[in-house]
Amino acid sequence: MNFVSKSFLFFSFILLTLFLVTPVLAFNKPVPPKAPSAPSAPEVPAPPDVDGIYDVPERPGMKVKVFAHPAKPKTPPKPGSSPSPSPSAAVSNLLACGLTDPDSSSVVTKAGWKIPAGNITYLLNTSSVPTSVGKTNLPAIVKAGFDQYNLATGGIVNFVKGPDTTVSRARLDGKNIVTWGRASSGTLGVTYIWYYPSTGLAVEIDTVMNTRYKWTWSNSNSCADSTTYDAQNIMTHELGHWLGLSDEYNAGAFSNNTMYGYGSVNEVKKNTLTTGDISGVAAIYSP
Ligand SMILES: [Ca+2]
Ligand SMILES: [Zn+2]
Repeated sequence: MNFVSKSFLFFSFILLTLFLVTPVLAFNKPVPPKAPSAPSAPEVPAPPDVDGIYDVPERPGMKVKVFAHPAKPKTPPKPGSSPSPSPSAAVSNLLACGLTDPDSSSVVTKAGWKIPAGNITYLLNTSSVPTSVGKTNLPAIVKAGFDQYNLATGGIVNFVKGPDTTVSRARLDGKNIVTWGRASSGTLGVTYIWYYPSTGLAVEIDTVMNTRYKWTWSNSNSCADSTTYDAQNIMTHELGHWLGLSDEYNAGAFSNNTMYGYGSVNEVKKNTLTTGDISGVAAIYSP
């Protein structure tokens, strides 16, 4: 056996020994104590985007209410009629004007929380906004919505726009966000309110507008696109949940209220609050 063969055998023996012994060593190796947890709070799993009230893991006493919003049900198409356009179809611009905005005195129900008096900072994910709405329009759309509620609370709550965010999912993360993002196919938008039922105070609120639907912004209270959902129309409704208003599904009493639970294309009447929406907010924030 020459030197090379001897060396080969020797190293093969060493490698084989290491291979056989290493797992045993690894198994017997004492496990180092876990490093103390990072200073940032662990991420709380997201609640489902399904209407309901849920417990919040690791937050005893806290609940999260989820409002999911169906589009207004349509009568089923007659046999042989053409199918409705797919969500991926190009956004058309069929502006219909002369839309009416009837008042309603039906008072919207309290949901069970209010925003503490003072400043509340909201973060906008402008980069998430569909191009058919325009990302530079989001601050104006959200401000127009909050302005409606400022009047109704008498200025007890002050909504302050913070820096933009890139967060596009609802999470208990210390940020109140407004974003477009993924949501179930049955809902136009979803608003999440983390709150303590014992104090009746909201802790954090997120709104996610569903990217599955087609959106535009008419920037008008009397004109709307006939084939898409108006961003301000639905946003103003969602922001009503921030203030503590419920959804109302009784069409006979509430179909003209901002807090009517269904949204439609060709609709901007939710942009402005009815007497009954204002009374609902006033009841929550009256001293
Ligand atoms: Ca959040
Ligand atoms: Zn709602």
